[in-house]
Parts: sequence; structure tokens; C-alpha cells
Amino acid sequence: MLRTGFPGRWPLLQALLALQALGKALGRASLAGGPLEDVVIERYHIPRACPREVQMGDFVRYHYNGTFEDGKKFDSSYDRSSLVAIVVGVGRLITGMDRGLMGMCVNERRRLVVPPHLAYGSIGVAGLIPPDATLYFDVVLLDVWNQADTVQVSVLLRPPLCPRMVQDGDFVRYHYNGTLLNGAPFDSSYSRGGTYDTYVGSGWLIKGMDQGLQGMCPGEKRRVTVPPFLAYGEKGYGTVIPPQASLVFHVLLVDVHNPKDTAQVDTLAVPADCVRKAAPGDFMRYHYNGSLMDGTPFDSSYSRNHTYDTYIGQGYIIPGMDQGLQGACMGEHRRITVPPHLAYGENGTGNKIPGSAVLVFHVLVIDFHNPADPVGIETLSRPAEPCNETSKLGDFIHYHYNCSLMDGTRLFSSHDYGAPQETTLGANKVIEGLDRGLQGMCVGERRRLVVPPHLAHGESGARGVPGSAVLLFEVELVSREDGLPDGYLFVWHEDPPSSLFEDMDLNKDGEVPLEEFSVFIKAQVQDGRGRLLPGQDPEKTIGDMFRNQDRDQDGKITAAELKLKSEEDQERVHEEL
Ligand SMILES: *[C@@H]1O[C@H](CO)[C@@H](O)[C@H](O)[C@H]1NC(C)=O
Ligand SMILES: *[C@@H]1O[C@H](CO)[C@@H](O)[C@H](O)[C@H]1NC(C)=O
Ligand SMILES: *[C@@H]1O[C@H](CO)[C@@H](O)[C@H](O)[C@H]1NC(C)=O
Ligand SMILES: *[C@@H]1O[C@H](CO)[C@@H](O)[C@H](O)[C@H]1NC(C)=O
Ligand SMILES: *[C@@H]1O[C@H](CO)[C@@H](O)[C@H](O)[C@H]1NC(C)=O
Ligand SMILES: *[C@@H]1O[C@H](CO)[C@@H](O)[C@H](O)[C@H]1NC(C)=O
Ligand SMILES: *[C@@H]1O[C@H](CO)[C@@H](O)[C@H](O)[C@H]1NC(C)=O
Ligand SMILES: [Ca+2]
Ligand SMILES: [Ca+2]
Repeated sequence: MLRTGFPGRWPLLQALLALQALGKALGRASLAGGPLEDVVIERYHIPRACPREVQMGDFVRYHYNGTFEDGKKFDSSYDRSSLVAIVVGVGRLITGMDRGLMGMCVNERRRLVVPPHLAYGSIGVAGLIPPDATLYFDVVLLDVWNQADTVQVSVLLRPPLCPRMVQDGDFVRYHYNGTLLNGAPFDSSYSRGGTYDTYVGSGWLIKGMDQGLQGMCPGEKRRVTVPPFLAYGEKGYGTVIPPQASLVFHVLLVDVHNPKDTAQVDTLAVPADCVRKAAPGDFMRYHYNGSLMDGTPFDSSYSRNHTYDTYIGQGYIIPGMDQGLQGACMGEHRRITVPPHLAYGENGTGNKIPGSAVLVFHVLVIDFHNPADPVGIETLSRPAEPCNETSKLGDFIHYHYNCSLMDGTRLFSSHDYGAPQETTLGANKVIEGLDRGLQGMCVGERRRLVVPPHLAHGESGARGVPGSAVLLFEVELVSREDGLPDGYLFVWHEDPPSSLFEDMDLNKDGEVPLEEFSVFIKAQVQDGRGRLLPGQDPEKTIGDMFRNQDRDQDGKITAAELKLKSEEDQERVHEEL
């Protein structure tokens, strides 16, 4: 359908073009031959972009040179150093000018040839323009506006994210380049080396900017075109803004906040198993990236390869962070937006944080604890069989464990050694938190332990463990056996035999060397009459016991040595035999 329509339209278009050409030719012809009917317009410079053309009733500012046919100048706006600013098309100008300005664009240059009847007629202007003079004007249009105009906003760059839009009462920081409508610059924030900082909608700005900034997002770029009656009006401003000038601002919003703002928290990710939330007085370790609202980074914990470690809610950090970290879970990822009154205020700090800057922190909470925290114990599984005896202080146990930081960083594992670890509970052989967390367990039970640093490696940490780190253990109790009282190498389950020396002296020669002693002790263990200290090589334990009895270190125990030893032990209450 459309295709068949085209051929019919071409001739019409060509006819129109031909007519225009004819009109131009006629104009020139009559210029040479006699008085013109109408003003002749030569648009000798038309700007590439022409967003708006002059219409009847518009206000315009323009410069012109007026000459006669012989080239003699009779008037120029430049000579009066004030350009014309006037409503057009309503008889305030000579008719030739009223007509000649129609349809003109800003920065367009025209040559107008105005016949006398559209200028000063057969009378002329005494001393200036003779009767029946054809006038020649070179005109350049600088400005056009209308009383019905509003602020024109066009968005040049929209940021991908808009956390917040400008409203009345907000405080904004922005960069701008200010020009007149013809592009002549009059001011720029860049020339002062900082953003322009002000309240919006509170009368600090020209009305047009109060309106033009509304709804803007940080990082957004706009062109705001303001008619003079919403800018500096009839007075203009100093030498830079002439009277009745439209203004064009290219604005880049850097940040926005409201003096009533608190720290804004946006939770980006929370781990499913969040058991405890950070509270004032907790000591927290976290990573962060800090940036200004327009994305300019100013600091990051990663640059130091170290978490930021601090008490929260106690005034050690800026108030906005103190607020914004409350209630976070370990492993949580938050964005905390801090207004300047809860950060570094109107003066900023260092060379990276300007005055009145809003700060945006992307925070990853690694861990936190309270110095009063106990070991967190959670049973993951228990054997189906009820267990009659659980692990207790003094027990000798075997256990498996995996140890990591709260962010999942794997640190140590018993599985690395191929065999379960062994320890005596309460013997100060493992960190206190693990010792406590392994008590009260059934064999076969699995637990998850959260161990605060004061029950682990403390403020200074250890190899592979950062200072003040909370540790996460998964433990499994593999076996347990009762231990011996502190300091004992061997205990009798019942009363020792009354004829102890005779029983030990197997060949009855009155002496007990290590071989006899060893055979005797092993027989007691075998028959369940006594127990050796668990967790040690029995040969070594028996050797130690033997040396304790062999007072004179001659390699054999005599009846006297054994008796003496037993008497001493009675006084000291605890010794081996
Ligand atoms: C008017 O004349 C001056 C001086 O010759 C020139 O600089 C200016 O560009 C002219 N203005 C226009 C609108 O042609
Ligand atoms: C202002 O002009 C400068 C120099 O041309 C430019 O770099 C900057 O991006 C402009 N700013 C805005 C907000 O348009
Ligand atoms: C952080 O670690 C990286 C890679 O290990 C290293 O290149 C960098 O120098 C470290 N930075 C600091 C401040 O220690
Ligand atoms: C900001 O700096 C000015 C001048 O250096 C000082 O008078 C003012 O007290 C400072 N304001 C704050 C909140 O520190
Ligand atoms: C901080 O920035 C780095 C590099 O872009 C990124 O790897 C890290 O995840 C960021 N951290 C947070 C908490 O957003
Ligand atoms: C636990 O105690 C009950 C009753 O006292 C007993 O029947 C059971 O055998 C015991 N189990 C173990 C594993 O000792
Ligand atoms: C430790 O982790 C391994 C896998 O990495 C797993 O097989 C084992 O059961 C874990 N041990 C404990 C005690 O949780
Ligand atoms: Ca003997
Ligand atoms: Ca001896």
C-alpha cells in the first residue's frame, strides 16, 4: 500500500521546491528592478541543531548591524553595547524586523532586506534614515523565550541505579556548566574546583534550578533550560548574565541527602543460618568498600588486605556506621548510606571525602562477638542409641574436627592427619573454647561450635588465624574413656594387693627390675584391676612409674623403696602406686 503511494507524491514535492526557487529568483529580480513587496531573508548561517524557532509573541535577544544599500552603517546594537531584548511580531519593531525574525533559530545569522514601507516609509527618521530607504540588517539571534515557557529538562545520562531522587528540602552537591542559550559560558562549578552545594526548594537557588533539580538521581546528567523570569529576569546578574537571558545548565548530580536522614541500610544478602545479630558492644570484623554517591571510591579494607576490626555502638566509628552495622548477621552483605551529618560533616576529611559528602559503604560482615560470649554449641546429630555417659573433664577422647572462619575460609581439619585427634579434656591441650565445646558429648555425636576469640586465639591470632577471629568448628566425638586424676600415671580399680612387693618380684630374688615391673603392671591392666594413663605409650608410662619407685636409680626396686614411696604418697595424697 505504502509503496504504491509514493510515486504519486514525488511530483508534488518537486513542484513545491520549484516554487520556492522561483520565489527567491523573483525577490532578487525585483531588488534590482524596483521596490520590494516584502522583506527578503537570506539565512546565511543556520546552526545544525535548532530546537526552537521564533514565533509570534516570543521574546528575543539579538544583535544586528543596520546598513544602507551602499553599505553605510546607520545603526548597530554593538555600538550601544546593549542588545535588543523585545517581544517579536506584535508591532513593537518595524514590520520588516517583526517578519524577518520569524522562524529564526538561536545562533542563526540572517541578512534581511527591508523595503521602506516595512521600515520607516516615506518619512524616514530625521537625521538618521532618509525617506524611502531600503534597509539591510545582519542579525544574529541570541535568545528566545516565551512567557508561557516552563523549565525544560532533558536527561542526558541516567545512572543504572537510582537509590534516591531529589526532593524539596534536600541538600545536593552537583557540578554544572552554565551557558546562555547561544552557548556562551557564564559560570561553571569546575572553575571553583568543587561541587556546588546547596539546599533545594528553599529559595537558595533561582526558581528554575529549584524546579530543574527535582527528581534527579545521583550520577544523573541533565540539561536544564531556564527562561529568564525563572532565573535573573530583567536585572540579569553582574556582567555575566545579561537582562532577560535564558540560562542553560548542564548538571551532574553528585549526591543528595536530607538533614533528617538517618543511616540507610539496604540488605543485599543474608545467610540462611543467621542465629545472632550484631548489637552494641560487639566486636566486629568486616570488609568494606567505601565510595561517594557518584561511585568514586575513597577507601577499602581490601586495599589493606585486612578486615576492619572494631567495637560497634560505642562511638569508635562514624555514627552512621555505628547505626548501620546494628542487627547485621555474620556473612551479611549490606549497603549503608551515611549522610554527612553522621559521617564527616560539612568539612569532610582528608583529600578524598569532600565536605557534606554522602558516603556509601558496601559491607561484608565476617564475624562479631561479645567479650562475654560463651562457646556457641549446637548439636547437629546424635547416635540413635541413648548414651549413658557423656564426655567430661579429665576424659581422654578422640575426635574429628573441621575448623574454619565464619566466612567459610577453611583453616584446619583433623582429616588432614588421617586419624582423629586425641586430647584429655581440661588438660589445657587445646584452645579453651574447643575444650568446653567437646564436653557433655555422646560418642558419635556431631556438634557445631562457634568459638569467640577470647576462647580461641585472642586478639593477636595465630598462624593462619586472624586476630580477634571467631572460629567455627564442626566436631565429632569418636571415643572417650575416663581419664586419671591429675598427676596419676596408673590407678587401681580396687584396693591394691597387700602383698604388692612379693607379687611384683616374680622370681623372688628380692629385687624388681624394669622387666618384672612391666610384666606385673601389664597383667594388672589386662585383668582389669587397674588402668594406665590413657593417651600415652604404655611402655613410656611404665618406665616413668618405675623410675619414680627406684629411689636410688640403680635399676631395681627394693621392698624398702616401695614402702618408703607408699608412705610419702600417703602424706602427699596422690601418687602412682
Ligand atoms: C556587526 O558588525 C560587527 C563589526 O563589523 C561584526 O563584528 C558583527 O559580527 C556584525 N554582526 C552581525 C550580526 O553580523
Ligand atoms: C562541563 O564542562 C567540562 C569541560 O567541557 C566537561 O568536562 C564537564 O563534563 C561538563 N560538566 C557537565 C556537568 O556537563
Ligand atoms: C595485599 O595482597 C596482595 C596480594 O597478595 C599484594 O599484592 C598487596 O601488596 C597486599 N597489600 C598490602 C597493603 O599488604
Ligand atoms: C569547618 O571548618 C571551619 C573553618 O575551618 C570551622 O570554623 C568549622 O568549625 C568546621 N566545622 C566543623 C563541623 O568542624
Ligand atoms: C569490594 O570491591 C571488590 C573489588 O571490586 C570486590 O571484589 C568485593 O566483593 C567488594 N566488597 C564488598 C563488601 O562489596
Ligand atoms: C545404658 O544404660 C542402660 C540402663 O542403665 C543399659 O541397659 C545400657 O546397656 C547402657 N548402654 C550403654 C551403651 O552402656
Ligand atoms: C569435615 O569435612 C569433611 C569434608 O570436607 C567431612 O567429610 C567431614 O565429615 C567433616 N568432619 C566433621 C567432624 O564435620
Ligand atoms: Ca626379682
Ligand atoms: Ca633401687
